[in-house]
Amino acid sequence: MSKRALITGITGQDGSYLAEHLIAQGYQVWGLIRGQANPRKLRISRLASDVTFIDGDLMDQASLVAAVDAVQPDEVYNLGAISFVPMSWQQSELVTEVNAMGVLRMLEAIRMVSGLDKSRGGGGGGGIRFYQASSSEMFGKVTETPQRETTIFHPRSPYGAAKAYGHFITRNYRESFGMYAVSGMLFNHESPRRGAEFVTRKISLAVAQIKLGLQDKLFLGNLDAVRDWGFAGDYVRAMHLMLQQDEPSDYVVGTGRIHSVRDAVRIAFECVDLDWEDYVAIDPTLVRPAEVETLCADSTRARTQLGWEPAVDFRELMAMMVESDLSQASRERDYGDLLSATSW
Ligand code: NAP
Ligand code: F7E
Repeated sequence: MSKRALITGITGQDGSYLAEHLIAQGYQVWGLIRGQANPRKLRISRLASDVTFIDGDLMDQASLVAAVDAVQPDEVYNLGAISFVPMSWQQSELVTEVNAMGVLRMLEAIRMVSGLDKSRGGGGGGGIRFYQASSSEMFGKVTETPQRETTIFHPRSPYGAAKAYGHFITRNYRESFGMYAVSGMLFNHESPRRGAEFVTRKISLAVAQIKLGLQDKLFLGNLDAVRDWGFAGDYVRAMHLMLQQDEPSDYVVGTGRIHSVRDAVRIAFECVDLDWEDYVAIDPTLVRPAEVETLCADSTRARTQLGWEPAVDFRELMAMMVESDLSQASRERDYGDLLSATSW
């Protein structure tokens, strides 16, 4: 019998790669889809035609209970979130509702469908295994470098604070009810499917447009910020592995290699033989009210216990993204409005 997986955030970057990965492993995959006529549903259908969609929203407890009950999954991957950090200062209450309370609602849905009694605990989660998409943003103003599973959290945004709640409530359900519930503490991961608002994709899209003479300048915020960037396709393998262990545990996932935003810009422009300093300008309004300056993962536990290794390095990642955006932008230039440079 093939395993059954339910993915929230199916229309996002990670949801698409995870769906492809699980289908390749022989899973039946359901994707939670929110809203009326969600325009991103079509993209997933094109990439992974075997995904079945089920309506639901992390803001709506009853819809999650109904989805878990209908799918009867072996594994639930909670990737749904408002994931753009700056938005969390603009709409902090909404981000907290989705990214923090949404985790609690999904855990409760699993508990209710599994018939777990809150007064007794230790029930084992009815066999449904749960993955929570935690984030390196929880480390924020870091207290040690590199960051590992035991590093103290100091979130620097409402996004990071909400993710910290999701992380702790997942651990709490594991400890209270014996659920197989784990968090992947993932560092930044990117791809040609990354949202256009995130810095790597903003850069690769701009490099493609500039190379083709369609754009003059790229405006960025803090060029000194340092991140541990990896490839999303590698990171979804780690999510799956975390749910296949004998014992549930949380894992840090990253490459252990760091680069600044300035490095990312330089490497991306080098891919098309241009000098970044001729095109990049600073827009102070893009600098964040409280910045996470440097993040670097210590993924020793994931490497030793899961046998996980990243396959794509940073230079290959930026080249992959620039090449994809260049070919998309060339087609858009040639075929006009028929295509969009940000579609995938
Ligand atoms: P993404 O591309 O922004 O996708 C976010 C997904 O969440 C979308 O499918 C979106 O669906 C869904 N969503 C938003 N609000 C929702 C709601 N109320 N109910 C249900 N679904 C909702 O994010 P990603 O890069 O794939 O990241 C996946 C997860 O990992 C997120 O939780 C993110 O916070 C976390 N994370 C990401 C990274 C990274 O570097 N990528 C690192 C650490 C952790 P719609 O199409 O309906 O908007
Ligand atoms: O910013 C700096 C910015 O928006 C990276 C999410 O997936 O990873 C992501 O969060 C850095 C920051 O990602 C611009 O200040 C400079 O220091 O690509 P980003 P993020 O905020 O690190 C974590 C792990 C998640 O969990 C999140 O969901 O780049 N930066 N100039 C800029 N960033 C953006 N977006 N745009 C700029 O113009």
